[in-house]
Amino acid sequence: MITLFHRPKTRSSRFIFLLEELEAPYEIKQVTTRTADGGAADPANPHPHGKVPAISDDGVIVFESPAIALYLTDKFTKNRLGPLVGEPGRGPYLSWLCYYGSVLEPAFMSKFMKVDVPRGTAGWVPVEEVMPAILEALTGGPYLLGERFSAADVLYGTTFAMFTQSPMLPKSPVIDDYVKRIVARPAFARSQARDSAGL
Ligand SMILES: N[C@@H](CCC(=O)N[C@@H](CS)C(=O)NCC(=O)O)C(=O)O
Repeated sequence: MITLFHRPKTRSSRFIFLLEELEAPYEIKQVTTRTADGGAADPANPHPHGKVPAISDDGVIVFESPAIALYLTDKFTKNRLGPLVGEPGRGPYLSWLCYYGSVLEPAFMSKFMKVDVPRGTAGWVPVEEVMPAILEALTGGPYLLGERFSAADVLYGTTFAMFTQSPMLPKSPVIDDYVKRIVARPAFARSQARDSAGL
């Protein structure tokens, strides 16, 4: 049984979506986290920095969104949410998962903080370089891996859905259609209902 350490309407919400897609057995353990208005980390949360998401798989702890996505799709294979070792698409799958944590998020955060990315030294590139790379992948779409929807789309699609009104995200019909496809998934609706209910 998977336990998802979760705080509603945060980066852990997308893992309710993924667990629903996978039809995996799971329970949600709500925890507190640090927040701008004085929230505190929860001692019950196994994440080393008290962040969400983290999961426990009968005591095996996994943290960091790309690692959790990979762990879950390798373990719950019925709905083919991630290419397995030896399957076509495994390389791009790993690449887009890692790119999410190592490049996309730092690029968005640098832009938000108005910090210039020290090109050639930082491990990521400015968002103005990131988005064309993603757009190119999606243009061959409809998903990051082409025809195959994967947990990588859960990460990117939910992130772009959050930023649709933000100047951070370039206006593009490719992104708009991608977000529409992701949020139209029944598992997304189920996850939203569970997230709002706090269950
Ligand atoms: N790199 C982490 C980021 C997780 C993260 O920052 N989560 C936020 C909620 S959206 C959090 O827990 N913040 C509370 C804190 O930093 O203590 C991941 O992608 O899993």
